[in-house]
Amino acid sequence: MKIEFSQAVHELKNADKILILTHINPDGDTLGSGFALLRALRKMGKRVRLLNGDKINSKYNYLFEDLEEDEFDEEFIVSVDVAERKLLGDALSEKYGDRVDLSIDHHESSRRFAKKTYCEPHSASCCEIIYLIIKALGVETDSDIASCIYTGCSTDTGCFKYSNVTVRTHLIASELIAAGADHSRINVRMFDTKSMNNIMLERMCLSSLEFFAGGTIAVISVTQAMLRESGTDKSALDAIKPITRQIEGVKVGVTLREEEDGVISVSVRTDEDVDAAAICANFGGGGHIRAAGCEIYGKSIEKAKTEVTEYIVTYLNK
Ligand SMILES: [Mn+2]
Repeated sequence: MKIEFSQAVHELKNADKILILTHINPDGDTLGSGFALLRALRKMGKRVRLLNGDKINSKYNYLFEDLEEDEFDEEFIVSVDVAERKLLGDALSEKYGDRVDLSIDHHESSRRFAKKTYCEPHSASCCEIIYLIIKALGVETDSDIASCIYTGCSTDTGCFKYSNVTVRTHLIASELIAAGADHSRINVRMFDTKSMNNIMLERMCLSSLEFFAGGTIAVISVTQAMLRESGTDKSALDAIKPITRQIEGVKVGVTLREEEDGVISVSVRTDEDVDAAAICANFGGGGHIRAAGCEIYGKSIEKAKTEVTEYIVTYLNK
């Protein structure tokens, strides 16, 4: 069921023993949203814990390092930035997938798997919504909460560069800086810092780069061997995906990644003329207009590449 903002606030106000769920391949928005909400609800005296179905990249450690763990049987489950049940990951989806009380999200493709969903598709990040909820709950935004929220505001907008940025994004960011968000350090850490392993992976990814349709489609292919050789894991792909879109003339950037089980996960980034979510919908996926994803089963990375690029060529010619 779709609910209004005030109802979402009301649900959280009345809840206790709250479990917060975040999405797999955790990014700054789901983690920033989750840990900001956890901090705010704990400040209200509630018991709260958070789970993620994946390994969290150490660059996000500052979001939760100071927090104490808690164990209890949850009475209320809220998911943040999770567009559909399977994005909880297999284990969490199986255990909690049909028990989520409230989903707070900003994906156009949000599937409403929870009992109640509050979704603002025009919000640049889920963190923007969480910030407004925290304010409405009457909790003061301290510097730790501000840094969590700022992280999602910045990472989901490519450091405030994407077209999803609104006046509200900047107004909220300014309030967060006033509240003590460590904005400069966060942005350097998120956007200007790469480990040597990540650079090794980047070098391999650039060698795999191919162009199609007269240079309007750029494709990077990442194999399991490349992740192994560079000593990275799939979380390193966050820094790889934007590369294709930085190339002049490219309308559609595609990053294909071979998963451990052979599934090919596809990330599509587009410029303002092309709908990435529509392209991915053809393969059963979804996401945002400029950034979306899908999975291709039972095909080699080469086969998947051919299939995806051929479809994009047809799509662009429509
Ligand atoms: Mn998000």
